[in-house]
Amino acid sequence: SDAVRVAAVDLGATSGRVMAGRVGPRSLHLEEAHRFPNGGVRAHGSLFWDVLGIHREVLAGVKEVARTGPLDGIGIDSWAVDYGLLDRDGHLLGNPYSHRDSRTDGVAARVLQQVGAEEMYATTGLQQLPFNTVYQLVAARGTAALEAAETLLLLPDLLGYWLTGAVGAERTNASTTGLYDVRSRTWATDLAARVGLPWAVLPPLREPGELVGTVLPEVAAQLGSTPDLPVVAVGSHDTASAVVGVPATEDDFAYISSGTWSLVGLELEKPVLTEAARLADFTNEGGVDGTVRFLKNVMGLWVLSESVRSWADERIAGADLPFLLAGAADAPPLRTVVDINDPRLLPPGTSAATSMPARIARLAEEAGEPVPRTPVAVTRCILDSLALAYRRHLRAAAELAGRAPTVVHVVGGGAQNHLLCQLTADATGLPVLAGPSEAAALGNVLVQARALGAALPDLAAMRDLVRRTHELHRFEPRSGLDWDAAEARVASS
Ligand code: ADP
Ligand code: LRH
Repeated sequence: SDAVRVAAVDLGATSGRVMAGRVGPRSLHLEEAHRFPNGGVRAHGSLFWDVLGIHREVLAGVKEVARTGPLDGIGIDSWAVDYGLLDRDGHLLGNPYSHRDSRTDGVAARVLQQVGAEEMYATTGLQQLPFNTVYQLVAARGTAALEAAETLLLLPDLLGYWLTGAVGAERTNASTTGLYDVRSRTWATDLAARVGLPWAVLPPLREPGELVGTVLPEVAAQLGSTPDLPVVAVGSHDTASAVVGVPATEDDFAYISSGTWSLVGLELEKPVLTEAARLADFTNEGGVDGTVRFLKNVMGLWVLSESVRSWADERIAGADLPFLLAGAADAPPLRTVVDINDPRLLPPGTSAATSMPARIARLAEEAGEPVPRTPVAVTRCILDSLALAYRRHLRAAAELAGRAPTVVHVVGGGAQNHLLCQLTADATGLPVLAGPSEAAALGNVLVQARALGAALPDLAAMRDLVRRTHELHRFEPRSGLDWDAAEARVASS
């Protein structure tokens, strides 16, 4: 048959999943083979990823896909910026750190003093996030691990290496490191050298759609697959894959990839590296087929999931997501709004005093806003504050790029949050089209399918196929709430 069946490994910071994707000339079918929880693990004072555990779950998931039908390829995408180091024997040196670990505190400011924020932006085009790979590596300078490192692999590339033995750096994810030159589209080796980093650890770049390699014999045996099974490079940054899976048929669309993080922006042909874009702190990440993801990282549903975690820890009854969202829908709107991108919301809480709800309460108090006292009130505050951030950043993106989006596509797990989707429509004044919630896995499947011969000439063809095979929810903007006033409240705090 002319259908292609692949395993899409899509690793989010909250959950990992392995999907079976089947692409035919006019069909696109996605089925969940395996899902597992993910999250940081605190050990010896640091926050790590359990990367061997993730590898085991990847194998279990792909094995399940292989068991249930033909398997033509594997593609892996994950959250950005985090990496593992290999020693000269090709072994992993220690556990990869989570970008929420505190070792990068204060590092960016020191690096920017040395390099200059203007030059940094001109070269990398990135938003200043404290955990950009360059800052993680500067924090690791002088450590035994970095001194022994031969090769740096971003997490999807590390997992691909364990399947195939091949090393490389897929371009969309490389573009998130702060060590990639967005103009020349090569590693920024001069920049790396200037900040004292061993740039020779950066492996050759590879394109989405390129073959990573075929699975090692030992891996094929573990998977119960054919020995020559290809691993295909996809947009290995999950957000790059999610943007491929945005079912846009409109010319001028904005998107929000809504998961642990909210990635809010536009797809462009060229980076916007103006002084205004730098001051607005917008990122220019690399997309599939040479596109640019011009967007803002917003703290996202992390703030809510971390709150839910702390309420569960405190044994607060009924504070589960469906209850909270139902309650929040009936709660008074725009009662408390906070700056949801306050960097103090980044790390996980470690005590009652640093729990996410406690930090939200502190932000509200500082801003002179009513302090939300119940889980439902905190939830409403988070959702209103997210919608307010989307409004501000989408407007900025449009202005900075000289575009006028007519619709906002919301993809990712957050597309299932209908209250947030409605508030997003209200706040932005634009219709919201929500879904699919597994856009990243779909983008992963589509790029693999094309590499394996499916007739999907361009992103438009891929998006058209998603649009024709997936049901979307439409939310029309409602008037009546004073978003301008709410924005002014946050800005003046
Ligand atoms: P990631 O890929 O970063 O792990 P996801 O795209 O899976 O994140 O999105 C996870 C988020 O989606 C959760 O934190 C939750 O807020 C939201 N979500 C998932 N399912 C639902 C649902 N049924 N209703 C509302 N929100 C949901
Ligand atoms: C979303 C994401 C985002 C990055 C962050 C580290 O999962 O990849 O695009 O900035 O994680």
